[in-house]
Amino acid sequence: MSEAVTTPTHCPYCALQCGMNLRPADGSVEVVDRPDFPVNRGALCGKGRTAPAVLSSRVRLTGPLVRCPDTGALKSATWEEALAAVAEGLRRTRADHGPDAVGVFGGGGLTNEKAYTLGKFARVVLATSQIDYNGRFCMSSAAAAHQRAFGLDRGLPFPMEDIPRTGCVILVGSNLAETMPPALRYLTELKANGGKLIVIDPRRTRTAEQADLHLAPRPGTDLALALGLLHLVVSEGRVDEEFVRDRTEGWEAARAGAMAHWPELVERITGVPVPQLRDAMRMFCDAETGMVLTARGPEQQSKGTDTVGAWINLCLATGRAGRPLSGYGCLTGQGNGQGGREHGQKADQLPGYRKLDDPAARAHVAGVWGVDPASLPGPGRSAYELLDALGGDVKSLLLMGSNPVVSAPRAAHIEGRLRSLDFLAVADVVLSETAELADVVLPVTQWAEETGTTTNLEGRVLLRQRAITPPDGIRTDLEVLHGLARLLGHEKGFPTDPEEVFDELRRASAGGPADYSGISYRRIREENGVFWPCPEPADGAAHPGTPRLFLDRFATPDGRARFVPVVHRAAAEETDADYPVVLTTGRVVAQYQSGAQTRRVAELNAAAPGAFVELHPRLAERIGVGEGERVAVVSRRGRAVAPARITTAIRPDTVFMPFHWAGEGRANTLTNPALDPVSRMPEFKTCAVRVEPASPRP
Ligand SMILES: Nc1nc2c(c(=O)[nH]1)N[C@H]1C(S)=C(S)[C@@H](COP(=O)(O)OP(=O)(O)OC[C@H]3O[C@@H](n4cnc5c(=O)[nH]c(N)nc54)[C@H](O)[C@@H]3O)O[C@H]1N2
Ligand SMILES: Nc1nc2c(c(=O)[nH]1)N[C@H]1C(S)=C(S)[C@@H](COP(=O)(O)OP(=O)(O)OC[C@H]3O[C@@H](n4cnc5c(=O)[nH]c(N)nc54)[C@H](O)[C@@H]3O)O[C@H]1N2
Ligand code: SF4
Ligand SMILES: [Mo]
Repeated sequence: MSEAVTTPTHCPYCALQCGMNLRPADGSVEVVDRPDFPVNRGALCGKGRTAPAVLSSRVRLTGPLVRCPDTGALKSATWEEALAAVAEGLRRTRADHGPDAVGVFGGGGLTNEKAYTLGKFARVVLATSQIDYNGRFCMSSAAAAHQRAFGLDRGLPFPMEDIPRTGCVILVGSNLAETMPPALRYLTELKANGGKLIVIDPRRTRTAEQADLHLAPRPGTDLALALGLLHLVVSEGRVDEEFVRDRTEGWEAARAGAMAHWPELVERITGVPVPQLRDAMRMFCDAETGMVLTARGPEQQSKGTDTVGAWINLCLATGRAGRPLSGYGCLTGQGNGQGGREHGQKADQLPGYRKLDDPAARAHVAGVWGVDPASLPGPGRSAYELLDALGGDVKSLLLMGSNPVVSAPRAAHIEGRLRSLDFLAVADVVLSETAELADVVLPVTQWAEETGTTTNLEGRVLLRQRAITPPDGIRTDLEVLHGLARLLGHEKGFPTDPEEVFDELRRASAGGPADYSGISYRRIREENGVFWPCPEPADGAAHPGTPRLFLDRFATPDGRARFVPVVHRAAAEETDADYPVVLTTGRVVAQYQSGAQTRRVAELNAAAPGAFVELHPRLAERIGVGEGERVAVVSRRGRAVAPARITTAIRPDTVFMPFHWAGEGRANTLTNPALDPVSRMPEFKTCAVRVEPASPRP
């Protein structure tokens, strides 16, 4: 009965976490407007609107699957059989090769409760250090740069509602018109208020079309671009000396780095003409307030951390940080991209954004978990390094919430690594390309069928609420982990009630950088979300949460932000005679990530049916392909084929492929797994390729 009413909740996909209401309809749910949630005010993109289609039994997994030893095919099994097979697979590896031979791979789409429980399961039940997650492919460079400069990593240090009220926004490598469509409104309002928008993207995207100024650098050169702008800030006397003196450290070294990047050199590296650089610098400095927002364009590079650092340096030198309506922010990506990196599924981390190698953090979390701090393993490998080690010293893998066969760099190699495992278990909602390789597939509930919290790009902790009863034969991720923990000898410590998990997470996070201890499900419901940090106050009065960070001090020990001295360096793979073209990759509006969910929705497939190669008419003419003809893109790692989409909106030296598809159009067959030395982020946004007509189909 109670389930017949409308349930306020949030979209299952991206980090905007648009609010929506769900109403039960025909055994499923329908999406109804929810105008009261401030971030999207009722607006949804096509993915959010059609999300209920994935609840259908026609596209989802309907029961556990276990690989039959005789035929090699996946066959239906009971939950008891499936969980026993997983427990046995993991136990055998551990007995034969030790705890670090068992790996765990999580996802930034998992709720806080799931991410927390998965991290605890790895450290306490499996005692393995080998856990990481797909957020490493997403947010890690910005996170590392945030930590270095501000002492704290939260995507945006202010709510989205501040964006239209600033003077100038520089949007670097974000195509939010396609990746967060309802957020485009904030840029439209910015311009209506007289603010300026600068977009930096090698393609004239739908987002760039909105800009007052669009700079189109060669992929992989954002570091030089940011340094060049800082050079101009200095040479034209636009440094905010007072801010630099009172609120920062390290300016001299950062300044010296910038002064080595004079505008003509930057033009040569980036392809952006000096007058455009000067226009951008002046537009930014002429406004009284300003923001720099980055997304995956500058971050998914083997120098992503330094690149984001250079953009932060620009904000600090001009006093555009730590002040109202100004600052640097990163637009996080996955539904729980923010919370997913705070509560312990990352290789080096404990809940509350604590460090796994910090003795005090270990003692605190071990206390909450009721284990000996010495029993907690140390930091493990990063995502790509973990996937690359599969079949080597990591022999078994439990994977929850990711589809690396499509989304990992150098994907053909990673697919081979997955195939070489002794044992692979995958928990998913659909039979993804990665689940197809598993020994056991565990079907789990979806957003509308379960409750849990996510933390959106603003650091606002939100509550997704169960609106319908899941189908028989489907369990929640928390039930899966509970069942496995029991079979592996842990009767207690892995509750299945999300609110109970959240209460434990609150205690585990208390006193950490991402402190959730003052947040409760009740408060989230009443306040439409609560911004962390939100400690539990000693005197009993509720802490209001922290929508805006750094206004009085940065989160460093002395309260000052840190300039980071950086200089430009080349991409890991530069073009040459054999591979003369730059490949960059990204997204289209109608598909989400590896496409595991959205490729199962008819309306979205009609809008975006398959991979394509975007290329400039000049390049198309040179290689002799026409619109819609099949082109082969070849890198040192493999070959992909997809139809040509010819447009002047891209640089002539660059081709673009979206990465949402498997098979011959898989962009990640081509990408370079060169890693950023600090964040371990792979270089998805630039590698060297050859482009040629594909031979006609046989
Ligand atoms: N429709 C849709 N929306 C999504 C997602 C999705 O898969 N589909 N995924 C979500 C997730 S997890 C994420 S992380 C976000 C990502 O959101 P975005 O970062 O906006 O998405 P991308 O398309 O990966 O990259 C953005 C832009 O970077 C540009 N770019 C490429 N190389 C470079 C470069 O070297 N420098 C610069 N400055 N720009 C470059 C591309 O041309 C592209 O337009 O989107 C979220 N929202
Ligand atoms: N070339 C290239 N590659 C990229 C990128 C790029 O820009 N270019 N971007 C990278 C980025 S930013 C990201 S975030 C990654 C994402 O890449 P993936 O990690 O592959 O992301 P998804 O497709 O969202 O995979 C999530 C999987 O988990 C399932 N799932 C969804 N919700 C749940 C749940 O609650 N529980 C469980 N158990 N399963 C669930 C889905 O069905 C799906 O199979 O891709 C990266 N790969
Ligand atoms: S913008 Fe993101 S959160 Fe909003 S409806 Fe679309 S996919 Fe969902
Ligand atoms: Mo992402």
